Amino acid sequence: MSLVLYYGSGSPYAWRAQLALEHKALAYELKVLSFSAKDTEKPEFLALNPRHRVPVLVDDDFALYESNAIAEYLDEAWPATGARLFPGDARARALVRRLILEVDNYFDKAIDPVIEQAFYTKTEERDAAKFENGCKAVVDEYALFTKAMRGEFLAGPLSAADYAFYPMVAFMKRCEVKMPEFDSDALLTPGLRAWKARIEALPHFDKTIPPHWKQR
Ligand SMILES: N[C@@H](CCC(=O)N[C@@H](CS)C(=O)NCC(=O)O)C(=O)O
Repeated sequence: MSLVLYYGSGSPYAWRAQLALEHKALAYELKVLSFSAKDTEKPEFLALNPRHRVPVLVDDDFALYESNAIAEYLDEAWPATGARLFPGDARARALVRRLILEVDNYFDKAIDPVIEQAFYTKTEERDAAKFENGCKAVVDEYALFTKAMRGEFLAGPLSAADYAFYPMVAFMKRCEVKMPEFDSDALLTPGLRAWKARIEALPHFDKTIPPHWKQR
């Protein structure tokens, strides 16, 4: 077995896949692609993912893209290695899958305008109303996720749902690099603030912080 993760520093989706690999305690090689060098558009990468996006997991002759599919594959292919990403019975696993879908279908869309304004728009071109409305939508989402929480982690035990959600929440924090007056943690509920701290205290967490974020 040889696992290779094609990864981009700062991609929340690639971060998810690396967190899943670490959770499963699997050995892997990290191939870091450069977005600025357009590595994702090069023919050799397009052969792995015609949608030109990271992450891609290559397991010998099997290439898989889409971060959530990667997490499920790792858990099913190595059920007895590391800890389960989709633990429990059918209902517990359904809950994990539902939370992941909620992250991708609702939370992801809620954070988009905030990231667009704070991260990708020049200071002088920012639209304060768009930013404020975006923050309100994020606050609403945080309230829903807090209500849905079943224990210390989203679904109760630590699972793929936490790894799907965390990098998106961290991206909000990353916006502060471009917009220092933005206190992204202030949008979190106390419950999610404690959840975030629990994720950041995981033994494998530090190893997965996007390399260029560490240089801040
Ligand atoms: N739905 C995909 C999203 C992956 C994605 O959007 N990756 C971005 C980085 S955050 C990417 O590789 N973009 C490069 C490109 O579009 O060429 C997943 O969950 O894996």
